[in-house]
Amino acid sequence: MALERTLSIIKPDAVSKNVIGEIYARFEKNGLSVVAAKMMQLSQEQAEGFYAEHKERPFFNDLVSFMTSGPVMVQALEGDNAIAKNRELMGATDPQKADAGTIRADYATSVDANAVHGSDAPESASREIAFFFEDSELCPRG
Ligand code: RTP
Ligand code: MG
Repeated sequence: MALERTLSIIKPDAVSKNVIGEIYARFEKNGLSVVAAKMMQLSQEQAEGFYAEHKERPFFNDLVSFMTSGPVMVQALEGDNAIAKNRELMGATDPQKADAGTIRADYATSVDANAVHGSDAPESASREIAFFFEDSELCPRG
């Protein structure tokens, strides 16, 4: 199996529900280790830049507005097949379609307020980790 890194964001809805620790526990119980983390309030420019790939989508303004509505917890996760593993733990984008026991099934309330973000491919993982963290801020756990 490949040791990978992925970018995870605990979105404003989950931060406000005070479940950062519950979500970190799911990562850790499933072989993912936090190798960098920061809590931050995203600016409009940061949210627009992070989600630039969705700029033409009808939900873009709502997404940027939601992501800037409160603090987020941003982390790089490392582990075997970390990208797919994190997506599996997150569940489907729409919490009503998310499998039971996934983060979104348990903590999300809508497609907008869906608790977590996770990179969807190696290229986006590299780009998204670099968006938030300098190389020197990553602490490999091996
Ligand atoms: P994410 O990027 O946040 O991990 O979520 P995802 O891959 O499951 O979903 P994606 O297609 O990348 O969309 C990014 C975020 O935009 C919001 N969205 N709203 N109203 C809608 O139809 C719609 N579709 C997507 C969601 O918050 C989604 O997480
Ligand atoms: Mg996505």
